[in-house]
Amino acid sequence: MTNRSVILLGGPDSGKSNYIGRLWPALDAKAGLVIATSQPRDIGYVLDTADHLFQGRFAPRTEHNEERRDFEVPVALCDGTHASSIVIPDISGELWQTAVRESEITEDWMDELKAARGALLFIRVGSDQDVRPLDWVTSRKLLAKVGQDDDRDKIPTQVMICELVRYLELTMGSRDDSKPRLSVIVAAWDRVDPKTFDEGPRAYLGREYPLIAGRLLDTTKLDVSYFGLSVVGGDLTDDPEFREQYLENSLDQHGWVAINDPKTGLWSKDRDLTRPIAWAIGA
Ligand SMILES: Nc1nc2c(ncn2[C@@H]2O[C@H](COP(=O)(O)OP(=O)(O)OP(=O)(O)O)[C@@H](O)[C@H]2O)c(=O)[nH]1
Ligand SMILES: [Mg+2]
Repeated sequence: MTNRSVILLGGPDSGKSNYIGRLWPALDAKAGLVIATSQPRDIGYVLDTADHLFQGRFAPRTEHNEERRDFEVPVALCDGTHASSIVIPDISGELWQTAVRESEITEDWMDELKAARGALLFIRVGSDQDVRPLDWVTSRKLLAKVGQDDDRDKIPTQVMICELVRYLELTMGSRDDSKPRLSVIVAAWDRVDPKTFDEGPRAYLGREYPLIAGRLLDTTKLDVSYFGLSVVGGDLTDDPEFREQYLENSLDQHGWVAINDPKTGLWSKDRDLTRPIAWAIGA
C-alpha cells in the first residue's frame, strides 16, 4: 500500500461514506484546494455512493461484513504542489468499534495507520447509533422491553473515539518528521441551530462530547483542525422541502464545510468540500 494515505475513522453512522461519495465529484471538478490529477482506477463503489446523492438520498451505511474498500486517487493542491496519491479506506464504523472493544487492530491496519500522512475523524450530529453512558441504563431497559437488547456490548461513543485518537497517536504520532494532522469532522452540521453553528464544532464537542473534546485538547502529538460538514447542504431524509429544492440544482451546487477564520474567530460556510483533505495532507 502507498505511504500517503489519508485514513477515515469514526463510529458507525458517522458520515464517512457519504463524505467520500461527495468528495469524489469535488476532486473531479477541480475547483477546490485539492484536485484530482488523473482518474482513479477502481472507483465503482464511490460512483455508486455519489449516485445516491445525485438522486436525492443519502448513501446507505456500509455493511460491516463488507470487505474494506479503498478509494485511491492521485491528487495535488490546485497550485500543483503536494502531489500525492491519497488512499481513503472506507470501512464500516462497526469494524472500528470491534477493533477498539477487542483492543486489537490488525497488523494490516497498524501498518496503514503508521504510513498515513493524515487522518479524518468523524462524529455526527443526531446519530441514533451514538452510545451514551448516562442514559445507558434507561435506554437498555427500554430496548430490552422491545426485545432489542443488543446494545450491551457497545462501548460508549466517547470512549471509542478516545481510543481511536490513542491509536492515531501511537502510530502516526511516532514519526520524527512534522506532526501528523488530524481533521476532526462533525458531520450533518446542517442540523444544528444558528447559535451552535456560530460557536463552531469544537465548542459543540466540548458540550456534547466533553471526553473527546478534552482528549483532543490534550494531544501534543497531532495537529488538530475542526470542521463542520454538510455533504449536500441539508437533510435529504427529514426535510422534504429541502430535498425538493435540492433536486432542482446539480450536486456541485450543494454541500459545504464550516471553517474557522483564525483572524476573526468566526465560522462560515465554504463550498470547498476538499478542505479537510487539504489540511490532512499538509496544506
Ligand atoms: N443531515 C445530514 N445527514 C447526514 C450527512 N451525512 C450523513 N448523514 C446521515 O448519516 C447517515 C450515516 O452516514 P454514512 O455516510 O453512511 O455513515 P458511515 O460513517 O459511513 O457509517 P458506517 O458505514 O455504518 O460506518 C446517513 O444515512 C445520513 O442519514 C449530512 O451531511 N447531513
Ligand atoms: Mg460507511
